[in-house]
Amino acid sequence: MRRIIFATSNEGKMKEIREILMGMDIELLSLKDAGIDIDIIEDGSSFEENAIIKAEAICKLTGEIVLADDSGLEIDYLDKAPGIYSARFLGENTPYLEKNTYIIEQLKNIPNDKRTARFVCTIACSFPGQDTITRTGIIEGYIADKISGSNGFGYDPIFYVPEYKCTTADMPAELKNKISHRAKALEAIKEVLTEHLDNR
Ligand code: ITT
Repeated sequence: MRRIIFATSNEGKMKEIREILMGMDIELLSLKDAGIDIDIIEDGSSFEENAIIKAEAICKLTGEIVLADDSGLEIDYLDKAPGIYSARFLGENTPYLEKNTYIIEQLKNIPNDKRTARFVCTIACSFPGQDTITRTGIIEGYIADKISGSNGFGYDPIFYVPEYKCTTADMPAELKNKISHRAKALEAIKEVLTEHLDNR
């Protein structure tokens, strides 16, 4: 079974990634599982650049196939903030209840058509000695007018998906993992990986 490292320290992401990639003939290790504890400086100017930085750093370090996820929430009314700064928004260690409450407050009394937002996820796949490949997934929605739901992580309790009339934190994990930005990016990366592993 082929070992693949997923270069993330975010446990919420890792849980979803494992659920979405379940059934593939791979041994998927988080950074923690692989015994890697390094701080990668994410100084790219896009989700794609940051995903490549993370995947290539760990691929160089280990010589293994490495995947990395860079993702975030773009809110149109806030000029696409927090965007690539989603994890660092209002401080890396600030509880999400505080971050989410702040965003709801910023959008107070703003009409629905101006509350548009999207989750974006770019996954980079780095093979030793080869070019890194990326795939991006997006889910469109709105900023809810109140916090709702306790599933998922991060900004899920304020991200409202009109098709399902609830936030991504109200959804069962199985549903979020079918329709999310991360699900879409990972489905596309699955094809890249399958092709690569078949051609070896
Ligand atoms: P790694 O770099 O270790 O993977 P991180 O949390 O720092 O972890 P990012 O820089 O990609 O990762 O920031 C992603 C942030 O975007 C994440 O911390 C959440 O705040 C937000 N986010 C991304 N996907 C999300 C999702 O599915 N649901 C809720 N929030 C999400």
